[in-house]
Amino acid sequence: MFRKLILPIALAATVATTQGVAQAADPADVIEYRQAVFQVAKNNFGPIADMLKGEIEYDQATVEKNAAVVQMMSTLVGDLFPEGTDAMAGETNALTEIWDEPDAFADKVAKFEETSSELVEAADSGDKRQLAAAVKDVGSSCKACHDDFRRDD
Ligand code: ASC
Repeated sequence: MFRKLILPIALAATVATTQGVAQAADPADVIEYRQAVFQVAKNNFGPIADMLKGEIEYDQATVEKNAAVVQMMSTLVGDLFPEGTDAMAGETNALTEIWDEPDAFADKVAKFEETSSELVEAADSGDKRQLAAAVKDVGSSCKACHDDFRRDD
């Protein structure tokens, strides 16, 4: 009897973790987690833009690594806004339009994922013009979503 229970429990635990923090956690924890994801994205994207502007020294390995992290973060975003994680649940600039207009929001998230994939390709190419174009596109995807779905600071 006991042994028969072990496998389902182990499987359930695996499913819970692979579904990710967003589904498993308290709404306030999800808000904190998603803010951390965006912080990581920003802190990896920023230096690439700064290198292109000549504000810090260009470093190919850093560009590749940072682009990969931005792309990885972009793949998480779609899971970071479950129902019930609006401003009623905690400190967030997420607007209710996210849940009122899910298709429009999903389009913006998809755009972030697409442009982030372009960023990885551009980073790996080592071509600074291609990289500059990709940085611009990623930045536009950030801004487009913030314009519609994020409260101004
Ligand atoms: C960034 C950052 C954003 C976007 C946005 C682009 O580096 O943190 O939110 O770019 O400002 O318009």
